[in-house]
Amino acid sequence: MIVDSAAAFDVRDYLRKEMMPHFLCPGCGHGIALRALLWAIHELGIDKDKLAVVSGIGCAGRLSAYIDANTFHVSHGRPLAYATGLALARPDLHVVVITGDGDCLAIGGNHLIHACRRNLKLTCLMLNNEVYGMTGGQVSPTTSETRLTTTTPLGNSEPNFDACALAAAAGASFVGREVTHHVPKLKELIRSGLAHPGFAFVEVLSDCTEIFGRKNELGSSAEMVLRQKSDLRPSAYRDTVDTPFRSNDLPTGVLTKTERPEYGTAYRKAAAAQRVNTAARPSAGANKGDA
Ligand SMILES: Cc1ncc(C[n+]2csc(CCOP(=O)(O)OP(=O)(O)O)c2C)c(N)n1
Ligand code: SF4
Repeated sequence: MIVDSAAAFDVRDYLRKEMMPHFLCPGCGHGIALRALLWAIHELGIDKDKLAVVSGIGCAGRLSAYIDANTFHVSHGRPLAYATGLALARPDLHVVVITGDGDCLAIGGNHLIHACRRNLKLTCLMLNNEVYGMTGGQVSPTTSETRLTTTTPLGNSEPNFDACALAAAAGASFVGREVTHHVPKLKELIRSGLAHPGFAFVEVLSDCTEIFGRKNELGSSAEMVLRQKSDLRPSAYRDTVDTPFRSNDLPTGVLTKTERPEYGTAYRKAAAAQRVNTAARPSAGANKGDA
């Protein structure tokens, strides 16, 4: 069903009301990201029957259950693998993956680099809250150094991944990052990713208020979102904030956009050529018993 994209965006048009109340903690950044995604889908006029959302396990992964579309809640770390099969078999669908930093970069890291390399048309929305939220707050590949988690009680001493740099290095043709603090900008970035004719990797700097925030004494949910202006994040706010940036501050916006052959198109072309060659062979179509 297509919701009239000229009408004002109402998030309730895209949610499964029977799934309410949702399970997110108050102030969780993942809810803001979900709203931005649905807003972008609305503006692009994507038919809900033609939208397929695949997600892994985690608080981020749980989001697909709330979307009123074709949704697949699959095994931990594997949403890109499922989405790859789906997008290849059904090029008429808009395939979106929602994944967490643990789901996408730890157990699912291998799938991510190959999805970037392959350039199949799908959008991967990675919600980075620097922690394994759902399982109680273990360290993740994006946890900043010195941060406290349940598995780094003395502070994390592993260097963290720059997920966008990783995706770009692996060949992703669209890479972007945004904070949840600025919802219209986040919506615009996701919209550009959805419209991109290849693999789009969008990192959302989200917040796990309840577990990561509490453990690191980062204040209330609102304070955590405001901190995105001055803490880990934001080239977007570089000119507007006088607080010094931490050394690992990350650029935001569209970071990579290149044109490369789309894998699904190339694959279908090769398969069609193979069918023509097979049909042209003299023995083609003969029954085994004819020989
Ligand atoms: C194969 C497998 N290993 C481990 C788990 C346990 N597990 C569930 S969610 C999760 C981490 C989720 O973290 P992340 O992807 O960052 O999402 P968040 O909850 O922070 O949004 C883990 C380790 C699992 N369900 N399956
Ligand atoms: S545990 Fe963290 S990531 Fe999960 S819903 Fe609560 S605030 Fe969000």
